[in-house]
Amino acid sequence: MDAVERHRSRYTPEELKRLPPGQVITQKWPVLSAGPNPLIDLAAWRFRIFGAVAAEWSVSWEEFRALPRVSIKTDMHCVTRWSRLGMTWEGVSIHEVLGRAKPLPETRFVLAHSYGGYTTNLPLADLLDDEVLLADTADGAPLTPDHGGPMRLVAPKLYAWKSAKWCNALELMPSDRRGFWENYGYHDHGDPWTEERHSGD
Ligand SMILES: Nc1nc2c(c(=O)[nH]1)N[C@H]1C(S)=C(S)[C@@H](COP(=O)(O)O)O[C@H]1N2
Ligand SMILES: [Mo]
Repeated sequence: MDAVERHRSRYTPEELKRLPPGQVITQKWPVLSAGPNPLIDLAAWRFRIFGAVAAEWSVSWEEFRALPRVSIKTDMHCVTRWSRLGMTWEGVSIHEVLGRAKPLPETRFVLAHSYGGYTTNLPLADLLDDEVLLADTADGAPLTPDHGGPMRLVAPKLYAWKSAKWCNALELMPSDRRGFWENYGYHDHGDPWTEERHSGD
């Protein structure tokens, strides 16, 4: 048995069906950050939606916490080849917030911005997936600073670099603009099932 076969033999067919090509299941939750954790003061924290909108919208931490909440059980796939299955995220559905900014009809793409300066781009259609949320809780506990606390974007159907930690804004755009890793050669879209790992693939 080679290493891949040995790894796969530890998991059920149901679990393996959820594992995209070229990925390995991890039990622990790795931390992947391009820089240090930004210092975030909850009293000054804001999240806003701006750009191609009719009514720029923003919330304080208190207002964010008072929004209607959802819980989603899903898998996380990092382009560095680990996948973590069956994570539970809680927070606010993207559908709950996006309409409040009255997106202009020409909106096609979204750039997520984070405290610390990280950015990542997604097509609006992918952001509007039912599993996408603004999460402040993971596996039943408040999101830790290492994992993007107090709040991060979770877009689980794309590679996890699209799930911006410490998210503080969504910029709606009529045309595409690449984010941090996308500018360093990661794929513009990032679908793990078709291994959209690098641009030019
Ligand atoms: N703001 C910010 N968000 C980020 C990153 C980052 O460096 N900064 N890394 C991305 C990458 S590459 C991955 S795999 C996931 C990792 O999330 P985790 O550290 O909670 O596992 O966060 C993504 N979101
Ligand atoms: Mo990643």
